[in-house]
Amino acid sequence: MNVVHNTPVSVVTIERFIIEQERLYPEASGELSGVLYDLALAAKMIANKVRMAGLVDILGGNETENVQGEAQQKLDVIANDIMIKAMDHGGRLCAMASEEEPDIIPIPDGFRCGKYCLMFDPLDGSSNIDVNVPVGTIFSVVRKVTRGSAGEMEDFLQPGRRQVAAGYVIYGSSTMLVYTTGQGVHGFTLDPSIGEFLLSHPNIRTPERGKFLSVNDSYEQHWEEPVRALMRRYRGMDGVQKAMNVRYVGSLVADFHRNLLGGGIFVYPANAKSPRGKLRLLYEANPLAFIAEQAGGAASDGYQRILDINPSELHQRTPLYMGSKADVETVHEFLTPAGVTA
Ligand code: AHM
Ligand code: MG
Repeated sequence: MNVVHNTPVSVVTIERFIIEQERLYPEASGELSGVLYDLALAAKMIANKVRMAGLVDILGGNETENVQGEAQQKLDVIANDIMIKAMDHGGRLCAMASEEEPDIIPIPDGFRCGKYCLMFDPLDGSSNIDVNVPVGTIFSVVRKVTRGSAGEMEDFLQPGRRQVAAGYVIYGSSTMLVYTTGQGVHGFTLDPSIGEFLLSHPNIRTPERGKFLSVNDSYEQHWEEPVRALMRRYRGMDGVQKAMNVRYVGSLVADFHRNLLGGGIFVYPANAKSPRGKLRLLYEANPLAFIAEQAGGAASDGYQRILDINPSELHQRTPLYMGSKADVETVHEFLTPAGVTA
C-alpha cells in the first residue's frame, strides 16, 4: 500500500535561507544577516497589527484610548514605532531614516552602533487600510561610509546602486517578505500557524515584457505630451504594440508585486502639479529598483537609471518607471533629457 505523506520534503525558513546565503561569503561578519532577521521580526509584528485593522476602534472602545488606557495611534505611526524598536538595539545599525520622520533616527545612547544604515517606509499605501486593500513595508540597507560611529546624512545620501540589501513586505491575502542582497530575489510567505516566513518564491524572475500597466491616469491632464504619447503606446493606441492591461491598486507594494510576478510596468511620472513625481527615492524607488533589476527588470526616472541618481536630500522625490525591461526601455523612446519626444 502506498503511504501518502502530506508534510513537505524540505521546509526552508527565512532564518535557514539567510544562514545558507551567508555561508557563500566566508568573509561575512553576520551583521547583515542580523539586520534581515530583525526585519523579518518587525514584519511579523506589523502584520499582526494590520490584521487587526478595523477592529482597533471596536476593541479600544473610544476614539482616543484603547482598553489599556493607551492612546490609540494610526497604523502607520504604530508600524513606524515597531520598525524603530525592533531595529535600534541590535548593534548592527548606525542610524535609520523613515518616510514618517523628518530627520535621521539615531541609535539610542547605551546601544552599540554597527556598520549599516536602514531606510524604510513603514506602511506604504496606508490610506488604503480603511478599505481593506493591501499595504506594505519597504526597506533599504546601505553600508556606512563616514568615519565616526554614528550615522550621518552622507551615509544615507548614497546612490541606490550601493544598496547591500533591499526588500518589501506585502500584507495581502497572505503576508510575504521579498528581498535581495544582490544574489537574486527571494520571496517568503508567512505561515501564521507557526509564525515563520517560509521560502515560497525562490529566485524570482520578472518577464522580459509584461502585460500589466499600473498608472494613475487621473493625472493625464497634468502630464507633458511625451508621457501621454508613451501611455498611448502602452495602451496599443498607436498600433505599435498590443494593449497592456491596466491594473492600479494605488498601493505601491501591491502594484509592484503583481507586476514583478506577472510582468509589466509601474509608472508614476512627473506632472505639472508635482514636477518631481510623488514617490520617494530613498524609501520607495531605490529598494524596489534594486529588486526589479535583480529579477531581470529595470527602473528609470524617465531619463536615467534610478540606482544611479545621486540623492541630495532624505525625502527626495522622483518620477518612476519600473518593471519589465522591454517596457522600461520603451520609456526612453519617448522621454529625453530635454523632456521632449525623441
Ligand atoms: P504613501 O507613502 O503616503 O502611502 O504614498 C505612496 C502611495 C503609493 O503606495 C502609491 O503607489 C501612490 O502613493 C499612489 O498615489 P496616487 O494616489 O497619487 O496614485
Ligand atoms: Mg510610501
